[in-house]
Amino acid sequence: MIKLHGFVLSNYYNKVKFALLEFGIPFEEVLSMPSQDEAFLTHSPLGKVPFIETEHGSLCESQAIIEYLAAAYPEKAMFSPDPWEAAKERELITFVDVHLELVARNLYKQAFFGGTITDATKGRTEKLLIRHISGFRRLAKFTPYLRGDRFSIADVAGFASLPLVGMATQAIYGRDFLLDVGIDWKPYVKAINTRPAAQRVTDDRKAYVDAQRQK
Ligand SMILES: N[C@@H](CCC(=O)N[C@@H](CS)C(=O)NCC(=O)O)C(=O)O
Repeated sequence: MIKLHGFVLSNYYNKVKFALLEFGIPFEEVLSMPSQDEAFLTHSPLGKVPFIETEHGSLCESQAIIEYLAAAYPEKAMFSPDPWEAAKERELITFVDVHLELVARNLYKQAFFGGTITDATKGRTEKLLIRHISGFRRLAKFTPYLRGDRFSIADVAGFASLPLVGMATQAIYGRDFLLDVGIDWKPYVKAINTRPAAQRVTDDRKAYVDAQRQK
């Protein structure tokens, strides 16, 4: 059975976990924190989570994992069977993961972890995010899902990462850059959270946070 390594506060771990649950692919979770230990790097060469262990070996990078799962379990139809639709789903995932989340990640140290980032980082990140979010706004439908009235794999990425973009920009700049362009991500996330797979991801994350607080 597939082993999913990572921890439930990681958005990329939750992206893969949501997909596995949503599409009914059996897996077990293994609590693993990012690490630069030699043994860890043999599974995930940058020391990041998530990675999966399979009968073939280890695989990291959430989107590579999703693509592997989609190819290995064609009957699950993780992407749309229509080639154009499937490409549009991948386009949205790239926007969420690369153009939004990866850029907003520059803010996390100060936004979430009590550290400090430089004014140069704030300025550069602001410019990039404003441009990328405005592009994303043109692409994503939010009626109510990213591709329109049909839930898709793109929403798995959106659910996992859009809240971080909104919260990080709010924390650093005093305004939510997503909300600024009319992307009200809270009802979007709430709508997706009605799905049992998403609810499980949310519940597990909350349980972990509560357990940490009680320590
Ligand atoms: N592009 C990677 C990003 C994974 C990633 O950034 N994971 C974070 C946790 S959310 C991590 O392991 N960070 C530790 C580090 O950067 O050393 C993916 O899609 O899986």
